[in-house]
Amino acid sequence: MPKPKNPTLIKNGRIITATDDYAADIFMLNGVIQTIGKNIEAGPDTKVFDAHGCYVLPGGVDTHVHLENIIGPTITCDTFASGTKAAAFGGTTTVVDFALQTETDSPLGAIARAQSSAEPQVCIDYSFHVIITRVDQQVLKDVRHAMVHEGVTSFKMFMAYPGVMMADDAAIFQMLRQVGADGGMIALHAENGTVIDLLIKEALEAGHTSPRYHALTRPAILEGEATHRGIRLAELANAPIYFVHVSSNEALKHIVSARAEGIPVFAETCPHYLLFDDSVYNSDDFEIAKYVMTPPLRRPEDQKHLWRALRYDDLQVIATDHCPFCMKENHLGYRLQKLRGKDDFSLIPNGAPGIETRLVSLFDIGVTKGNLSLNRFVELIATTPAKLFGLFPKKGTIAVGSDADIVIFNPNKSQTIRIEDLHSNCDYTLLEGYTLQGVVEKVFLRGTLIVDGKEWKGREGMGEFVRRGQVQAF
Ligand code: DUC
Ligand code: ZN
Ligand code: ZN
Repeated sequence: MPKPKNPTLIKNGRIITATDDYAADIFMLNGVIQTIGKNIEAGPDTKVFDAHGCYVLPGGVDTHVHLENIIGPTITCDTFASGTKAAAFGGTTTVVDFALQTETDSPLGAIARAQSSAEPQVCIDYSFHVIITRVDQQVLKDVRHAMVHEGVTSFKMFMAYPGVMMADDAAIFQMLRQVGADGGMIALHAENGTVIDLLIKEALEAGHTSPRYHALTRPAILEGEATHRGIRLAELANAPIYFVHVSSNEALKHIVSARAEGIPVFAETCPHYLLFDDSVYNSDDFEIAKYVMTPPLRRPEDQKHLWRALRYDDLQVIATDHCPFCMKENHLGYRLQKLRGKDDFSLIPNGAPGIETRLVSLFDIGVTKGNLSLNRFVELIATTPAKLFGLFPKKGTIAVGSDADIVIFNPNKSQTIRIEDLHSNCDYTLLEGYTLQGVVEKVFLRGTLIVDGKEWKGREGMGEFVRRGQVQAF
């Protein structure tokens, strides 16, 4: 019999899951949770950690990140190594990134390419959604193969970026129909791409080149229109659908009414839509390129609707859409980043960082400000993303038999966010100087301590690819 590996005991913590809140010890062995109980005795080889005064949370599951993603002529500035290390310091132990199907290759080629880059570098567990840009019979076959044989059960499609990533409605419908029938999920970027491109062209022709026009040319009504269209396509296809980065009530209202009709519509929002609003765009300073993400930030009024939806389950996930590009050209050797759009807002790569600050920022504005209960917080950042993307119950909860991915979170300490303390390659954080309540004290990945305060104990390449199952949400 092989010797049991890595016996580890977390004592005296307050365990918080999506449904429970109780004081108990957790014994972890061979990378999984072996026992949960009162006054568990430590054996002679057992490492013991005291979580007195802290919450013991399931490791965060971030189902929307972009590491080493090639976007147009540039690349997101976090590698699989830097991005997953940053995620770990922020209390996230599983990420789902993207594998991009190019003009010529198949979804399987996209997965293989992303895998070969990720495997030697990742510090936490991971998977990919495949971005499907082109659909034909072979692609549909390969999608089925990816689901059955590779454990890749979700696919992202874009209703925006014509000529680059956009798929037409028929392609989206075909994917919804097949992937839905096979138990998987289509994640949709819902914005009306062709009208947005017209608005961008008109703005540039009128001489409007500053970053504020990024927001003005992507109005919420076009997010709403595409969301409505996506819902109707899913309804016709009899398939579940997941909307990424919902930012506005224009989109949300369609999601709310579809769910009330019983259509299996799911959606995420991102911390930046809750933390910041469109007032940041009232400037012609290029600094506001930091906030050039898609969709753009919306009105304070929209934030009220997002909070309501998060509380009452019309939004089920908070993911980061961590899509980092540096403000300084050539930072760590990264080129063609935000400054690419200095004289033309449409060339600013769309995206902002956030992978390390998700838990703490949401704990602060969500839990401590009374917008979310502790259980709901865990549900939004770990449990439901794991369920929707076929990772549960291996990931997303604290239960006997689940992976021992655990965060010891101290709600009594606060921290002031500074870029120099973060682990991303990005040269800015939107939260610079913000003092937030709550600190990630320790992080365990499959029973191994990888973050101990400010100390890194993990290792590149220790993350495992997780073969995912079917959607489990209804
Ligand atoms: N959509 C994303 O999900 N991320 C970055 C840019 C975009 O358009
Ligand atoms: Zn998107
Ligand atoms: Zn994204």
